[in-house]
Amino acid sequence: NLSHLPRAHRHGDDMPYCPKTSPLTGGPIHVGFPSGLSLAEVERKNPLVVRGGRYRPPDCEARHRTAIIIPHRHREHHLKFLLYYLHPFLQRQQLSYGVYIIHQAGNYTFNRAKLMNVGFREAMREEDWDCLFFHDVDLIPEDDRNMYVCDSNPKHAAVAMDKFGYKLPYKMYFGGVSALTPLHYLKMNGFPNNYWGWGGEDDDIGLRVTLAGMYITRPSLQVGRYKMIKHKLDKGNDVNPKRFNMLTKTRHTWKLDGMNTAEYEIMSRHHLPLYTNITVHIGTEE
Ligand code: UD2
Ligand code: MN
Repeated sequence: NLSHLPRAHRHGDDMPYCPKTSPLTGGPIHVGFPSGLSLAEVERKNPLVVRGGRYRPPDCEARHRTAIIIPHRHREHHLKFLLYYLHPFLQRQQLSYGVYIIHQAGNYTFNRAKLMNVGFREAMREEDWDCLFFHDVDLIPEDDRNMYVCDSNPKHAAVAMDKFGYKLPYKMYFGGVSALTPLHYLKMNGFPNNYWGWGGEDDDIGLRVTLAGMYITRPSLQVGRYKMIKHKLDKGNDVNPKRFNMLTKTRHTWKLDGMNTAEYEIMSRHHLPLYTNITVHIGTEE
């Protein structure tokens, strides 16, 4: 009998499942960027988030276990705002979740998609997540009904961003934020490892979905809304001039390059108060 323990300590035995629709979510979120915000403040505002950026609803057993995978380098000011909005947002959705920052070591050209492969493997090593959200660091969700759970097919969540006038820029667009189950991810052999620099990798990932016999699902334009924190192209992430040529070959290469060939070296893994930081050497273009 565990009734002498506070409810939060009784996970796993007698807690009821959370309701199918969370009573805590609202609709549109007003996203502003308060000046002087610190990570300490974000920590203070999220007392139930534990080491590594993990959370479970205190009073019910979550129906979903979602890992957020964020590729990162030199965007600490964006990360702070993302965490400020994302933690309360995920808690209102009554999810069991964890936040992973995949930090590319060194100054060599950035590789967003390969960092996602690292995030997938390293997050799954820690816990049996049933959904992974692959998430740009600079995109803030603007509607509580944009549920961070997976569908029966890969889901593209960032359908309406301010930078594209809150419309989908083109039909096959798959950038920004997407959600896949581990099975989806493995079925499409993860993401490509060979897109260095800006662009193309999101279209390659979109193509992989179809090539693997799946299709893209999306929330509505009202719900899949995001604000992108304004920025310029980063140093070390020049536009990849090979991207169009590479995309003509995806249907021949997707099985040969991806999760099955991702090689990297983990430098460190820190379970910080608001996220798990994994710093990784992913090598260079050969
Ligand atoms: C678009 C897509 C993005 C990706 C990219 C092309 C949107 C909203 N997003 O983003 O998903 O397909 O084009 O590669 O349209 N990052 C760092 N440090 C760097 C460089 C990149 O942390 O030095 C990370 C960060 O999470 C960032 C993401 O990579 O949000 C994408 O890079 P971006 O924001 O510079 O590219 P953007 O906004 O054109
Ligand atoms: Mn961006």
